[in-house]
Amino acid sequence: MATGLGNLSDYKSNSLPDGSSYKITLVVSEWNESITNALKIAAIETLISLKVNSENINTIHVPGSFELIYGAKLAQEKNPDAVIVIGSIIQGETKHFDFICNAVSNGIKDLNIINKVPVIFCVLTDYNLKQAQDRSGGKYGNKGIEAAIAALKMSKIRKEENK
Ligand code: DLZ
Repeated sequence: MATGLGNLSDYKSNSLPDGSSYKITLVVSEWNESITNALKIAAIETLISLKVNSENINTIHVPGSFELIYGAKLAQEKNPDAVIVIGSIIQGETKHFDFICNAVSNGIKDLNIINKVPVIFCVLTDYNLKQAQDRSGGKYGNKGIEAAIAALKMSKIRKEENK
């Protein structure tokens, strides 16, 4: 996919929303924790660098990526400006990978359709651990950074539309 173009996590902060008025909730899966923790730290650091107050960043931990859907639904009910779901699904020897990937992406899509709070998808779906490491602070950057930026952009769009 687009990772062939290189590191997609580089950004210029002067072209991004000022985060000082926004509340963001992160829902983080504990499966493949070394990966999800790296994504979480990058997302939080990016939000803070874009002026989000650390007191306005809340984190909910859930057991696995499948539970990100329920965690995001709970987070939406508290009406933050945006929610970021963070997970790492790595293919094993069975079809479980496909079921979890499809369920999570469809579940989060549904929450975006049904509810007003935007949910940003920061779930890595990789064939092996190396691919996950490359995208959580390795040669392809860190998807946590991109998710944080998407969360602020969606918060701004929502505010401008008065939702
Ligand atoms: C069971 C399972 C497996 C095999 N693999 C992963 C994975 O790679 N990444 C992940 O986030 N979660 C995995 N899980 C756990 C499921 O997401 C879920 O937590 C359990 O099926 C319980 O509902």
